Amino acid sequence: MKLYKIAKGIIIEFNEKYYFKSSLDWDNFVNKDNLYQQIKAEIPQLNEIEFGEEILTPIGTQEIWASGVTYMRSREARMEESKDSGAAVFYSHVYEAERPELFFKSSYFRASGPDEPVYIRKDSQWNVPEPELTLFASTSGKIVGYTIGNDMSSRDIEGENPLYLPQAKCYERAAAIGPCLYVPESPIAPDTTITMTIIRKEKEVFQGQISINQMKRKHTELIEFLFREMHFPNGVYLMTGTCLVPDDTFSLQVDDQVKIKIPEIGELTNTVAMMRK
Ligand code: DO4
Ligand code: MG
Repeated sequence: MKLYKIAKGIIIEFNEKYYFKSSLDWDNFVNKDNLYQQIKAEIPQLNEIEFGEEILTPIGTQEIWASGVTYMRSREARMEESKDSGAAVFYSHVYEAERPELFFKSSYFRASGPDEPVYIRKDSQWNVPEPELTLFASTSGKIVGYTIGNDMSSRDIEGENPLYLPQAKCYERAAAIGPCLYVPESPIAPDTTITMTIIRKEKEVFQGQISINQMKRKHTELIEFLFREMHFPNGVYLMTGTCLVPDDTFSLQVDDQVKIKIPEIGELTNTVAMMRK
């Protein structure tokens, strides 16, 4: 089952058919421990429709959080970019530690959705997208859905000093999620793949694919740490970390297109831009 947010309400995709729910209250609609069962039970009362609407960011007022260094590839890339600052050892430690790296990524109003721009910072020379499976957990901490996330990152700013992480990671349109909230009956399969393609002037400049079973940590473990000393009145999104890092000579440019595909969920496409004041 997939939920798409549109201007007039919510479109539910179920068994290759589309149903319209006139609710404008995304927060309330998705924040349920038995989300799949509740929506399935409601479908017989909904009208089937043709789907040709513009898709909005699948978010209400939820916060977007992110996990770091959950894959070996991310650990290696971070250790390399921070070697001159002396901080490389911290990435190695956090990969092994019991406590994961979790950080605040974006408010809903700062995030981008499908086909919207993602920004690179004007004060950074080394910017990359990070394609990440993104969990949606209800207020009680139950994982009830998934989406695709792009954790845009300024590698030179983070590499200079790890205390600059919030500036490397949290700025206008540094987070993109979409195209839908995927709500399966049971947890997403461990062999789920993530593919990222970057297109520049109609040419492919990066292509990579990984499987989420390469991740060091469990989804439930990340959510358990996130919920330890915080509550989320409308649920929360949590990006689960990246395993696809372009080589060190690569940096995004304005007008690059970033395409991230997770077959169960769909494809999230964003074009790179810079913020205008
Ligand atoms: O430690 C910095 C952030 C790591 C991250 O975003 C990732 O591993 O995906
Ligand atoms: Mg990341």
